[in-house]
Amino acid sequence: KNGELAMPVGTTLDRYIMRRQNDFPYATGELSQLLRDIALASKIVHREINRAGLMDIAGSAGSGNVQGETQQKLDVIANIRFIRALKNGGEVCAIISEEDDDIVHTGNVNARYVVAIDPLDGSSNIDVNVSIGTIFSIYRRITPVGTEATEADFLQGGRCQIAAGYILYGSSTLLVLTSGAGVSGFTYDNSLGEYILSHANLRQPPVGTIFSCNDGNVEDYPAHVQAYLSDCRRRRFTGRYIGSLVADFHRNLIKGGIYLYPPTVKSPNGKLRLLYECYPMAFIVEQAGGRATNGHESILDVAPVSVHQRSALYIGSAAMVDEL
Ligand code: AHM
Ligand code: MG
Repeated sequence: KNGELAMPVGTTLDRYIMRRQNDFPYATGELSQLLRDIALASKIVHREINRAGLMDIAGSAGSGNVQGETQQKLDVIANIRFIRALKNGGEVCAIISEEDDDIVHTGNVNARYVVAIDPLDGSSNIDVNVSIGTIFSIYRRITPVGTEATEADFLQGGRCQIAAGYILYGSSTLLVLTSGAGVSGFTYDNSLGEYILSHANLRQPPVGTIFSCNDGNVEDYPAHVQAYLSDCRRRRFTGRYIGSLVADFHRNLIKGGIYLYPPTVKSPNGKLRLLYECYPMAFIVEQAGGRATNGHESILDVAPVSVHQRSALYIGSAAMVDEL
């Protein structure tokens, strides 16, 4: 269960998946194929994002998504790309996406996995050339193979995730992955069309000096959160907020820090979605030695009740989250 530690930097994602296959839960090769399908879709999305300015596909598409937020064209494109790759790959029977109200059935009723995904997170940053990301979470289905998947397959709880990860489309494109044996990061080499292991066995510094939240909402935050933030300022910590969860999380993972999205008047249950934003990030952070909580319990222990439910999120370096 320590494959991450043994793999040398420079290994391609394909080789890594091949070598790690026996460490994956169930080790049938299906999860490996599924991860390859996600990687492939992310390369296509990387390409779309990088030419967005030229192709005039950035900007608002004018249609709302499930949560009634403005949907950007690239969100729609990313959603189509990931769903198509997972359908064609054959290992996924159903998908929950931030962009779709209902469960997306792939038609692969014999497949053993379901995927919860935010195809393109950080929607306010899409058409202004700022980092955005994809977040995904994988479960083994609990309904019988050969039948149509149901909500129950997605509502197993965060601790039942088989694998989770994110892709950060930043100054370089990076895929960060866990299957429950540590965290690995792969940087995309555009010229080779390959993800290359660049961050073996990622560990989050237990203490940090970065705090990340939307300062405009501070008046809405619970008193203890306001007090914690005042303390961060008093100690001259660094405030950093991109407004893309993946990018803010990733910076704090590498440098040490805390990301907060408390309840606000506008979003009394928190803004972020439990299944495809909070759970996968919490799985990764715990695997990297950090913590994630909703303020009452560990995010991974929060019992899910609906597929698009929201949650407050406090995530990052262990000592900072504990102190908060
Ligand atoms: P989205 O799924 O509509 O992109 O919303 C999620 C994003 C996160 O990436 C980010 O951390 C947060 O919303 C920013 O919200 P706000 O603009 O309210 O600070
Ligand atoms: Mg999102």
